[in-house]
Amino acid sequence: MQLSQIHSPQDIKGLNTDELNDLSKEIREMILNHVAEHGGHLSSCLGTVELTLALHYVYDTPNDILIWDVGHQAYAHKLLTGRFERFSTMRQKGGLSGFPKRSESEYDAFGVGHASTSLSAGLGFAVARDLLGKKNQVVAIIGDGSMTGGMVFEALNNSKQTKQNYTIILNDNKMSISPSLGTFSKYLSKLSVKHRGSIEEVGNLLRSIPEHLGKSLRELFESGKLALTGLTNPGQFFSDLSVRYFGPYDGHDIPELIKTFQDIKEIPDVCLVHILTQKGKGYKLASDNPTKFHGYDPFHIEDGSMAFPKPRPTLTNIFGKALLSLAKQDKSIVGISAAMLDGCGLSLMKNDPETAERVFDVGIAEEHAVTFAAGLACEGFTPVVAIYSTFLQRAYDQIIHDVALQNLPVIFVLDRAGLVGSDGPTHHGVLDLSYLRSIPNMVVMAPSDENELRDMIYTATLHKSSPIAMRYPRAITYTNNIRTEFSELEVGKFRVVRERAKESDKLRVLLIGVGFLLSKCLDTAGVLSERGIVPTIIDARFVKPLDIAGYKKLFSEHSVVVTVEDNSVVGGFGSAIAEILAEMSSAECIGGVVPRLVRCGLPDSFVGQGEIEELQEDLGLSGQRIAERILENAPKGSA
Ligand SMILES: Cc1ncc(C[n+]2csc(CCOP(=O)(O)OP(=O)(O)O)c2C)c(N)n1
Repeated sequence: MQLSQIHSPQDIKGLNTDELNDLSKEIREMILNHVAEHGGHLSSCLGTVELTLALHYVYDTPNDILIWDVGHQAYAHKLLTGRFERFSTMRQKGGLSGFPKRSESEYDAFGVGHASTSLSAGLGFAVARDLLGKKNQVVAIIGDGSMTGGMVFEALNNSKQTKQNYTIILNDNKMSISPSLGTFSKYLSKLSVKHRGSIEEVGNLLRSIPEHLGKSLRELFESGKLALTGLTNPGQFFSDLSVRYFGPYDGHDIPELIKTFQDIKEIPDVCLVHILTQKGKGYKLASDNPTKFHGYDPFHIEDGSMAFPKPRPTLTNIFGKALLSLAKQDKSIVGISAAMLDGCGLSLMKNDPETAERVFDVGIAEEHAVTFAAGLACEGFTPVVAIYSTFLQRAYDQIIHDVALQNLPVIFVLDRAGLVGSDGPTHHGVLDLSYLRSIPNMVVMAPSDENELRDMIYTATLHKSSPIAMRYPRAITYTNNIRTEFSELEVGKFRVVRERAKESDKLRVLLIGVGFLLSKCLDTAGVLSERGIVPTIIDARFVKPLDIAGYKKLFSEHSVVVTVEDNSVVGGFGSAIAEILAEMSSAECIGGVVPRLVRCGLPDSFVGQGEIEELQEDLGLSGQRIAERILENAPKGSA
């Protein structure tokens, strides 16, 4: 049977092993071709093909519940659950999501994108089933990388709440985005050794104990009376948490997986099935280098090279290089990443022998990363916590309670701020200005170009009196003209990019751009100039603190104030400006009128996926649309 003939998991129930294996080849090919053309998560999806087939073969989905952790590995699941026809639209505007999404399919039981949520959500489903007197199965599928998230242990600690079967499948490929790190990962590696081997190892160990010390222990072992639990029982850690451990099994052996799941279903308990898979399986370039192909832009299948090579360095790269050179001068600087050394630019510091020992990858553990940084700061270090804007949401209380309340000089570097494109709503970083701005003691900066980014990280390392955050988008640099020197910026001060022309007295427009959206202000000015309006343009640089006196003076001289940011308009920079304007009286303003405020930013709703520029255009963040709003809001007779 061909993949195009599979309309629902029912269609694979009668297939034999050969047919299932053939199907797995076709699925792999389809995933590879799709990602090569459109980009997406390749390595993880290639590793879960057989697992997905076996799950849909055994379980009665959607009545039985499958919950994918992160969800970046679920392309095969999409293909088997009625989305074959629309597969080519995935991650594009209006198309299928790159992650499971409840509104997209009844087979997507739980929406995901962030890691380590599946065990808690699955337990919720399992307890709901018990309370409702239902009998369906609940299965959570989680990678070894995502197991390092603290929520997983919170869920395991609670898992005895359910009275029937609740199955956790641990998809262990020894990789997070890069190789999994930490003691838990080492523990899983030990479990991957066949049990027989470990029993023999214990026997050898006991036999090697001198007779006068270990005689009775040895005799008990030889007679088979020694309870091996604790010495040879694989998965002891899980057993101690009352979770029954099974495995490890070959995650690419469909008959073995089917048999295992059929057996596990019958056990009225919380069961963890440990399977071993290979990330990138079936495409040698990805299995040899799964990190490179974890999340990848369009590429040539023959050699893995990018279809559209980036013409200039990324901002991530600019940050990484700047931090490396600063860390070489200032030995107090330490870098902290939550499983994203490459993604956040810290791998440069990690790969340099001079700074390597001051970089810590803590795994997918954003909360821990922040409080760990707080401890380091207490002892005089200058921790730089580099985490994507969307993932730092995880650590909100840690930022407040552990860092800001104690006014510790921790530096937060938020990459992927603003809209991120095809990863969509789970990954857009559009709330950070709102959530950081409301925290006392916090300084919040947004560079408008790559050189300002360098100056901001430099300023942050000198700023020892409070926590400080810098956020910047997923972008490449504007130019190759990157300065080598650094300049310290005055905290809280904006930069005047262009003064208003006197001949624009009729409509006095003040455009304030936040971060890289300063470019939209320049575009807007271009559109306005066609009507003879030459506005003042400001690079905000800081979202907190604000130079209130400086802003009030500017406001008093303008009739329309426009804020442009790629953050939610709720609580963002525009809101901060509204707070200042609310305190101004008309007597302070030229012309006797407090200027009107036009806040351009992201709406109070979750924004879908799509190319960044097209989403911005749709949301009114283009020079043309901003200019139109300004003219609509101009005081009567002024435009
Ligand atoms: C809270 C959070 N932090 C970071 C990420 C970024 N991220 C996506 S997948 C991934 C690695 C997941 O590893 P694992 O669970 O082992 O799955 P694999 O890709 O190896 O199949 C990371 C760090 C995320 N999605 N969520």
